Amino acid sequence: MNDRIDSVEVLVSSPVRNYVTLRLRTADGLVGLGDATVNGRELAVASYLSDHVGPLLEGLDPGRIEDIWQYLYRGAYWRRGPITMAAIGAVDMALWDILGRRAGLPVYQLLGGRVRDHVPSYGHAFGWEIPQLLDAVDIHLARGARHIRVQSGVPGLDKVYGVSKDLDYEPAGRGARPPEERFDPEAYVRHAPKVLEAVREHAGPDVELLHDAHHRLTPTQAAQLGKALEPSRLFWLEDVTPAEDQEALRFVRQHTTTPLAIGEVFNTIWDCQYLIENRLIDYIRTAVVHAGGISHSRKIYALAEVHGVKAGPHGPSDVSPIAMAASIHMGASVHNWGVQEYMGYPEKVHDAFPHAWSYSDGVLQPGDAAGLGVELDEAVLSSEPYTTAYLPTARRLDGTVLDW
Ligand code: GCO
Ligand code: MG
Repeated sequence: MNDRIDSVEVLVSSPVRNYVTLRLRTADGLVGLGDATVNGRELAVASYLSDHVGPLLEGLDPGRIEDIWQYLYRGAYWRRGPITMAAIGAVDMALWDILGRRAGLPVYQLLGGRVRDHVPSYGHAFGWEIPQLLDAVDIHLARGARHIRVQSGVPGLDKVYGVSKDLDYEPAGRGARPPEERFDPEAYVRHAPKVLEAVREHAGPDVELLHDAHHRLTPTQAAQLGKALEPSRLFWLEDVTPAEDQEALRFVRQHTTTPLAIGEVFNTIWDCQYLIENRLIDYIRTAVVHAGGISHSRKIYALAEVHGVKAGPHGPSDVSPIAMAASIHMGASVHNWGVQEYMGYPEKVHDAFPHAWSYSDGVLQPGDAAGLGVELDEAVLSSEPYTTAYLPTARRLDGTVLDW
């Protein structure tokens, strides 16, 4: 049969950042692309795909997207977790891409068509000191942004994740070991409300402000922070407590009306179920790549829709432009969409993954190319060798390891 999957390739590449890309081909020459990047664990997911998943795909009908998802998920004894789910996510994206290319339609059309004119997005503004942060906010506002994530330094600390002292913000440092940082959650909780207050004062009432606490607070600190931020009227406060302790968010929720977002490290609908069904969050942050692809993400969003929770997917530059495409196609077609994180990419990444989707004036558009609308420029993709790169490990001032 000439429409079967007949080649499975896994490309580990490093155009400025490390990416893992899955390329499926059918016997009649259609290509489907998927992103399988797990920041700092790239080779694990590459092996999972090439050693364990690829051989199963050859000869299958790429049109059986749901069945292939179930086969890779339920059909294997060991399941869940970021590596498995990113691998399944990449396969799923590639299959939707093939279906779109075969139909000559963009994926958002296959998902039911547009429900909005554009996909709202937010970018990152950071500054070590408040004046630098306000300048960064102005750059976003001048670009037309309506949603901005704001992060700043903390007095007494040398480094704070997500805040660079120069303008070159690179989240993962190359090397055999993660770099280390010291962080003081108490000092951070004391300082952050002043920062958000200054930004709100500067930017005026209309712009939506977001802030990320990176799972580093106790429930009590998180509740105190949420309360202290109420006058700054945040769009969301992200990842206040470690995501495993979901009951902690009930405590936080009981003490503050600041909207809560979590889930960038969740991998399945079962990770999200308790928080969504108990309405403990306002936004679910699963990324299409880390939560099993388009097919599974749609189920998460459908569960969220029933419970008044909106999608606010993770979209840093370690989510490749292929997964970004898949997320934008969902953003165009999913009703309960809040906002897409769009950190942006170095120019070389745009060149390595030429794409039909576009960003301007603070919003994203999926474009009208068939499938996901992303291609590969292999010369750019392979122009830098892969080397390990890790996000920093944080320790408290007394040296104990802190949550990510
Ligand atoms: C975000 C994230 C990032 C992550 C990074 C991990 O909200 O964008 O928290 O800052 O740390 O994407 O790979
Ligand atoms: Mg985050």
